[in-house]
Amino acid sequence: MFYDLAKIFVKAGDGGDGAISFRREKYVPKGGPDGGDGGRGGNVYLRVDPQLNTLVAFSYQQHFRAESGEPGRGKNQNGRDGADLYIDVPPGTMVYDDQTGELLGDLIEPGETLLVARGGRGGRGNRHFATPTRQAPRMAEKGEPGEERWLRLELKLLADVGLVGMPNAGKSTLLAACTAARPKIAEYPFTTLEPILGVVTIPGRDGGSFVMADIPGLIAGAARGAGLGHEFLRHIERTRLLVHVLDGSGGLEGRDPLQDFETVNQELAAYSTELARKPQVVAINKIDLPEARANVPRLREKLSARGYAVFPISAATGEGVQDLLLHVWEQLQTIPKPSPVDQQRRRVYTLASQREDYWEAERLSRHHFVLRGPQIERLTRMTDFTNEEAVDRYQALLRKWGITRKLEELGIQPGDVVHVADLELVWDEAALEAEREAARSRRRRTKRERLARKLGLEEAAEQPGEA
Ligand SMILES: Nc1nc2c(ncn2[C@@H]2O[C@H](COP(=O)(O)OP(=O)(O)OP(=O)(O)O)[C@@H](O)[C@H]2O)c(=O)[nH]1
Ligand SMILES: [Mg+2]
Repeated sequence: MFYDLAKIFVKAGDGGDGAISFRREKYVPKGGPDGGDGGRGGNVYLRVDPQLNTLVAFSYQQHFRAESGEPGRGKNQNGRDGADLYIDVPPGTMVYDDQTGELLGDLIEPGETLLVARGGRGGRGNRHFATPTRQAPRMAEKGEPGEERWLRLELKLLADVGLVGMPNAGKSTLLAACTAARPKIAEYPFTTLEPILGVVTIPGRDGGSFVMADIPGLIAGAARGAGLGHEFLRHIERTRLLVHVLDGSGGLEGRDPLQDFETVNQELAAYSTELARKPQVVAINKIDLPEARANVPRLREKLSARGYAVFPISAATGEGVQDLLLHVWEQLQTIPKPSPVDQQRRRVYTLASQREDYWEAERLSRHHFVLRGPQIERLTRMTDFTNEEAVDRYQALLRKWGITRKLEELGIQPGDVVHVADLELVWDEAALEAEREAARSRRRRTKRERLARKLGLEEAAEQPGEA
């Protein structure tokens, strides 16, 4: 079984809660707030490990969680951040959000990483909430929950050259002849059951090399699932060139190699026009056998006339193999490497998630409203609604951001329900009125302070702090 598809669940660490604490010192009658902040939750990243070549690890483990941040403590001590979690994947792993189907990334370069779940922010401690009018805040933020989601991973091997052909044509024998790979070889069809990669080095070309992929053979009807079907063609989608291996002897059944050539090409075309359009080099194999050698002139003439470069080889004895590889290597120098899929879309995705302050409000039904947006959802998750001061601050921010006005325009009434980030908040006019009154009195007070400063009465602005 070749593991080239996987589904995993990732959960970033939650942010630690902020602390509510007050300084206590000998001989100091009233200490200020000194509650530290919670630590950030760890992020979850996928990371390319070039040693890997399958997704088999994910058949053993599907759930991944990064560490949560520690809560803040008194004396302004912040909680420790949760450690980030790195999940290693093979090069060529494409990453999709399983729910939306969105492509999140195409991981190729060794060491390349992709953020797949963002850790929650740590909640701020009460020292952040002190204001001239509220010197002893008894509120702190809760830590933000870490992101979580299901991912679909799809491996598309990264090879420069793909070997295609009928079963038994000698593809694996060729791979074994020119690379260190040791694929299984046998005199029956469908010996190869999964893709195998090998590195071909070109002598005298100063480190010249390319990666070649051997995949299971194709037969007529593969598009409809005959033989091993199309499944493995995914792995040569990203190659730049195909080597089409023909059994020059026509096999035990005495087939016509030209007919084999057509059959395989039809199956490639049935899979994708892109695959069918890839440049092909033809290797007429098994020329150590007399019946193959006899076929060479006719095959070469017919295929050259159609524009193919044709190389008679014997994968078994090595005859002609070097010429073939040299030609392939030279061709590769002229074909650009494909760029990772959808770099463009990936950029758009990150941009969209950066619009922090975007929000929208909608009336769902007579008594139900919904609020959406990164910042408002985060604020809601980080607010401790059992704490009166925290609720006051929440309402003040709704007003400041224009959300209260929008909801009023939409016709919200006391007792109606607002859905935000999995929470249901009951719209409470009394609390809002209290908040409005508090804001008015704050304005009156700052006015008074300004006036006092103008008159040089600095002391008059000072308010006794509560403890
Ligand atoms: N005489 C001769 N036999 C060969 C040559 N190349 C491969 N064979 C034989 O052909 C048979 C099939 O070879 P494989 O390399 O397994 O063929 P394949 O194309 O990988 O086949 P599948 O994996 O089934 O698609 C084996 O018995 C090989 O020994 C060759 O150049 N000359
Ligand atoms: Mg094989």
